[in-house]
Amino acid sequence: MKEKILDLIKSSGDEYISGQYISEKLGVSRTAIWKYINALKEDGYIIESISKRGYKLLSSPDVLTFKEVKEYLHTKYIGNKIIHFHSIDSTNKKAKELASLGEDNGTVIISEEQIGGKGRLGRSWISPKYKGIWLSIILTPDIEPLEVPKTTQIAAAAVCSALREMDVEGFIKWPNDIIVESKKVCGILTEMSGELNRVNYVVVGIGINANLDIEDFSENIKNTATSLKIQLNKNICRKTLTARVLNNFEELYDDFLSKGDISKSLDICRKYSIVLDREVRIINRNEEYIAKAVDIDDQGRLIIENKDGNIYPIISGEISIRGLNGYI
Ligand code: BT5
Repeated sequence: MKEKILDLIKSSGDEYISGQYISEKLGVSRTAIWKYINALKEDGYIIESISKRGYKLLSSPDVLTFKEVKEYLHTKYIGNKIIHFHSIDSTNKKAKELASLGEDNGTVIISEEQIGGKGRLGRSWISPKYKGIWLSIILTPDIEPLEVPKTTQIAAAAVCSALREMDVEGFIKWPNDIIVESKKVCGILTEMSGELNRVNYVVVGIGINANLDIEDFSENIKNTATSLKIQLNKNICRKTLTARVLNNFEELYDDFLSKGDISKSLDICRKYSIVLDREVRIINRNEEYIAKAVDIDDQGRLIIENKDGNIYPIISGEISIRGLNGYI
């Protein structure tokens, strides 16, 4: 009921909407409406109430709840349900718990803050409150486990496209980083549960540094990480960016499921790749070597040419790529 009342107040824009009208439309008493309005105020909505005229929404809180993101969403199922937290250890961890209990395909977990945000290989991901977009998408595709890393390429293409829709020149650093002005603005962590030839579920975790300030980053990543706010010199609207990422993700993911290949995502990954045609350092656990990144193949694998002229693919999993003299 709280959502319905909010929808009505939002839809009346700059006009006041009377308690009488809401009461008739939704079949609730004026006292109940008053209680729901107070609950909305507690959620951070600033609502003006004037006797005899009614209610008017003055501002909405900057939170990534379904109520706030839905008006920008054009998806069929991704984000139909957004489970929102103000603080959590990790959205990927929560998504995996819920997915194993049978949560729906397309459900998105979002938290305003993560106190145990995760990167790959047990690394940690800095996720301060109300400043970023920390989300995980639950998927239950009927695909082979070997195909799961392709969803990372789909997510990278979706984030890059969303940023470009907002006139931000994002680039993709294969396999899981989005780069703006040579620094990391987004990381992707794809996890799965499955058996040898069956996927139970996939969780695609996306972390975007939207409105972080430089002091939010720890000393060791200040030179390699950035945020959209730092780059653009202004706060960006997290709600629209969240919706744009999910809109693009669904389009590219559906294309993959219907065609069985990720060509549409790969076109974006190749076009905006920051590693292709460059000499890069490849770091695979304890091994480190220099090679040239020559292509991304149809499976989403990076094709490299080593110093002996051998050309072969590497798969994402545990590989990190660096430029010869720095992060990229
Ligand atoms: C990643 O790992 O880049 C994957 C990050 C995925 C984060 C999302 S947020 C929502 C969801 N829930 C989670 O718990 N995780 C996902 P990797 O390539 O391993 O990079 C990790 C490294 O990036 C760290 O070791 C730091 O050096 C650096 N780092 C940490 N926090 C960062 C940040 N906010 N921005 C840029 N770099 C960061």
